Amino acid sequence: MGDSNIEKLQEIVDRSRRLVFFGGAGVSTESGIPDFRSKDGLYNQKYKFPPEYMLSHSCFVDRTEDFYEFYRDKILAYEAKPNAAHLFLAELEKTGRLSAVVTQNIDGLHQAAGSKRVFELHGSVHRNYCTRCGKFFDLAAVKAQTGVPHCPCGGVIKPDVVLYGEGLDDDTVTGAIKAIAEADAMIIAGTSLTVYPAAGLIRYFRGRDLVVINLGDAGDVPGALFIHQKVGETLGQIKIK
Ligand code: CNA
Repeated sequence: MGDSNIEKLQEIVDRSRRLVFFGGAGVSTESGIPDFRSKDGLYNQKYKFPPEYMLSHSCFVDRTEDFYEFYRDKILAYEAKPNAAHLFLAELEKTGRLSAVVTQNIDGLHQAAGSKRVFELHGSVHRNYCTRCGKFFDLAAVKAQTGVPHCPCGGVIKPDVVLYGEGLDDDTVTGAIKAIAEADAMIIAGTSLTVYPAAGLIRYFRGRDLVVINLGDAGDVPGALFIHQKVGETLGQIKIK
């Protein structure tokens, strides 16, 4: 990246008072979690069924064992730690100038870095609940079992993750829209902007400064400063003043 892009991003961060970060799977690839659509991503590996089906509500209901085999193997397998992007955002929030992180990720790495105001559009692997009695379980409880995890009541435990074919949580969407609509700057990073309705939320932005950080293609975002670099490496160079 030319230094000029870093300088422009630094200026945007410096003058912003209500910055919103809108992220996707590319925010966690530098933590070792593969995304879906990069060349090494999940969609370019071969499975019995396409990933959209393996992570669908139908698969969870009709083929619960297959669902959990894939989910344990491909979603829960990583002992990931926050990277420079997660840490930068947590530090910026402490200054009061980052109003929210809106993420499509389900890995909990923003909270692990210390971020407090995180709208998880697609839920989190860290929350799980019994489909029979509603009791909640953390990730450790799911990992402690093999195959399909069960509640002591006998019910099947389901991750509180939005599977394909399921709707997003209303309060989470409303909170994310409000934060985006009130933001004076927004950084969109590590997302292909292809998964709806999540990707559609960026249209609520009315602020001044829009930045896209993506290694590959992120569609057409009119008026954005486009930084074609790794998000962790990029945000790791930005100073919090
Ligand atoms: P995606 O469609 O896989 O797109 C990822 C994007 O990030 C691509 O455009 C890449 O070019 C880009 N990218 C990859 N690495 C970097 C990097 N280091 N720096 C900058 N850009 C990078 O993922 P989306 O988030 O757009 O799609 C939404 C899905 C993916 C959501 O439903 C997520 O739940 C799901 N997902 C989440 C995780 C996670 O929680 N970490 C992992 C894999 C998939």
